[in-house]
Amino acid sequence: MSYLKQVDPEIYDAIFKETERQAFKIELIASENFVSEAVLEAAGGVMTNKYAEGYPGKRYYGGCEFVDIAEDLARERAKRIFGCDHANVQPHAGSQANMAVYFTVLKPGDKVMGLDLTCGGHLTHGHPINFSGFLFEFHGYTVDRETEVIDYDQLMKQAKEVQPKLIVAGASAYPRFIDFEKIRRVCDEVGALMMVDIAHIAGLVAAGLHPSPIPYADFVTTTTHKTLRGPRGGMVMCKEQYAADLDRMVMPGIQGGPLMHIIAAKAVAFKEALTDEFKAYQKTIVANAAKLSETMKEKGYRLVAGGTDTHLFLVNFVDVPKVTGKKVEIALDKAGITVNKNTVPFDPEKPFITSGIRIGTPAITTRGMKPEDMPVIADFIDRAIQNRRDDEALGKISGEVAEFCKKFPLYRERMEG
Ligand code: DSN
Repeated sequence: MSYLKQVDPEIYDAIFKETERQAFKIELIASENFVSEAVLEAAGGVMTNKYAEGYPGKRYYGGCEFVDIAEDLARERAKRIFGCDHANVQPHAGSQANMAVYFTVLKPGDKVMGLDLTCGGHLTHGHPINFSGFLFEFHGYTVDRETEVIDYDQLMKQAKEVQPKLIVAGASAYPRFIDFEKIRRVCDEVGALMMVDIAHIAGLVAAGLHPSPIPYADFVTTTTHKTLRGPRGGMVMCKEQYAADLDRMVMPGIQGGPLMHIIAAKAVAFKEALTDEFKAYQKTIVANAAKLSETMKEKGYRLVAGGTDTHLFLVNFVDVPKVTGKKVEIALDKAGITVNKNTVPFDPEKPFITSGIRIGTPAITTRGMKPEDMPVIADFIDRAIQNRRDDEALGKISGEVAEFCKKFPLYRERMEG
């Protein structure tokens, strides 16, 4: 019996339709994933009722003995996954995780460097419309125009000129490995602190498939819901020397009561991330991205930085007359394929139009798709782009996509209502 169906049929219906959408469309948004039923159960559990300002063993409220167990497990498991000195699992999201680091080590007006948004960076890495850009003097570094990979020599030169207090590494739309050792060298040269935002690649780092920033960075932030496949949320890891200041900045500095149901769900996801099965899953994410990107390239599409080392790649339409990321996103949506439009390096279009799309394989890999399934998906994408002005053709593809998805069931019991 569904309580929700009885109490609020409108929300029940919206959630049911969202479950169907997830099950019958091909989810290629690089930052999304499908959590396990165990994670969903914890996230939907009674710990949502509990206030627990403070940290395990040192709370401002009584009755925290069981939420303490959840938070201790989450912190310990995070430390085991990443091999870090300290983990704070309370940030509600990646944005708060990044804010916590900035507020721990910076003063308003301090100079910071971060990867430019059009080159794959994130809003919270200093974009002028974000708190990071309002409060700090951010200087964006870029990729090389030819190779479209980070130009580390230029970064060194720019850092010497800017003399930043902090350099932020990490990205939301960058398909190649990031060389954290080189960025550490830049930081040491100019006396800057180093923060790495691994929100996108956290699962790959956990599985040893992307070099880890932990040995190099003073702070590492992440979200927990992308490749890491946990509930929506954030986390900060740091060296022991910053732990007390960071914890104070997360609470009471920025946040009030932690979301204990989400922290419990983070603990569950972290337990899953410590298994061999999770490592195999991450390998398949990368193999799927490699195969899908190669197939797209064979079909004549131009990829940013020529391909991928990770879970995502970007298709660049900058040279294709009258095609924009926005138009392609809409056409693919009508064909049952979900992606997001995305700026490409030095994009002449605005972020709401863009000249590219970003494609990621974490979600389709969770539902069991393998490299041999990638040519089928590449064909759907290619046909949808070719037929982008033909709603009938897009509708036909969408039917084929739904049939294809049935081979990879998702949330089967929920689909039965
Ligand atoms: N919105 C996330 C992404 O799609 O990468 C970043 O915050």
